[in-house]
Amino acid sequence: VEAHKPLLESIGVDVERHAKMMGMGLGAYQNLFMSQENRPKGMAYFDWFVSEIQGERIAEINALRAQKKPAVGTFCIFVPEEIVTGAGGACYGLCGGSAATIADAETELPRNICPLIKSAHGFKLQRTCAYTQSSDFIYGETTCEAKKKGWEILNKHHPVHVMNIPHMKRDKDLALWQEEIKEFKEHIEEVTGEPLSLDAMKEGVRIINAKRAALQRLDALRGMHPDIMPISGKDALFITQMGFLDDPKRYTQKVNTLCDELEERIAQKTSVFPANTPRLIVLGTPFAPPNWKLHHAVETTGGVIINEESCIGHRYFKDNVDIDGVENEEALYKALMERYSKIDCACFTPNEGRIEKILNMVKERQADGVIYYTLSFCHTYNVESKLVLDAMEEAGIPALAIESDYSPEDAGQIKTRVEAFLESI
Ligand code: BJ8
Repeated sequence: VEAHKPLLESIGVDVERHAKMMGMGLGAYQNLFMSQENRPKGMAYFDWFVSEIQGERIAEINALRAQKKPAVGTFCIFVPEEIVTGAGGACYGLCGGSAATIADAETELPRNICPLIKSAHGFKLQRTCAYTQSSDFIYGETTCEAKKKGWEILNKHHPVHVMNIPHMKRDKDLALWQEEIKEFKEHIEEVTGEPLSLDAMKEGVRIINAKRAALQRLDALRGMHPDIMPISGKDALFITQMGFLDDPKRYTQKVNTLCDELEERIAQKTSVFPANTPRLIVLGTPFAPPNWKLHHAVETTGGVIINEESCIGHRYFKDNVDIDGVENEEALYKALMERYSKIDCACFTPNEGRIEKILNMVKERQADGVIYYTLSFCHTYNVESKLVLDAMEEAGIPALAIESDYSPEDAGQIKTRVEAFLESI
């Protein structure tokens, strides 16, 4: 990062505060990740990436911007990254997983809203997220109340466009959705100053489909073999988190290389955890880095997390965009809409498909139980937990519900609850 100080200054980063924040983040990564035993060799790339997460990668993004390519920051997987990628730009998730920015955010936002929104807002006020500082604009969405209103305040500090995501999936809602995707493409053209062709967008789809396919492969390798866990859940979560920041082509290649190694590990029966370790799926709200609290608690208490049914997880990569036979722009927007509307975020009503999917996931992976994880004050996921937990009970699947924020204060309590849960299954 030191080598990139002039660049960070030029994009308005508060370099002193940023350096402190990075020091804390890298220290936590070293303690929680590098101390794990028997990690796959392929993690070396991700260990390198974290060291350059706010350095070399920021330089790459700004090099794209110098060529008038778009840089778009997001907080939600509804933003069609295929279009930005097709335009040769970078579409990435913004910082929003740290408790260290929340006090600043609370000077403008209420205390009793989701920590993700407050953390992200605080990063902008502090100017400590180089990704936010590098973005032409932030693309928000109308998924939850706090985000929807928060954009109006964030827009005072950084340009924000908002995508209108409907909360139902009737034909008229889907038609609106398709229009929103088209409008998104027009915003991208405003940045580049030139028309974005169908072929370029299709290429963007192919690149992102390949990224999702690599993550689907990783998901199967980490979770489908009941006696062999070739990688820890913590490392797999970290890899998924980095997928929101890294260059998609390079990332896909690195994930596939790691998957080759995991296949060898499975063949040689090399497991990070003993065969009888309880295998859990986490359901619920996203884990923005450096939110590693739950995974750390589970994997230092005798369990392993084999999948995140979350937007930084399975919900992000489960579906690809089908562009077979797509020959005009409207058909492409429709294909994108069809893929994006399969996302089963709790902001939809009804959202029954999510429960059916979870039951299948547990069965397919022979999981021993689930943890329903909600960020504090996330009403949609919190309320939906009743329906999901009832379905788990009916199916005889052990379940634990945890609501938490980013503060380290409840880490001990979470560990105790996880311990009791693991003993009970
Ligand atoms: S598609 S889950 S990424 S909205 S910010 S809803 S935690 S109160 S993140 Fe999300 Fe898109 Fe849905 Fe996924 Fe709750 Fe917090 Fe809102 Fe959140």
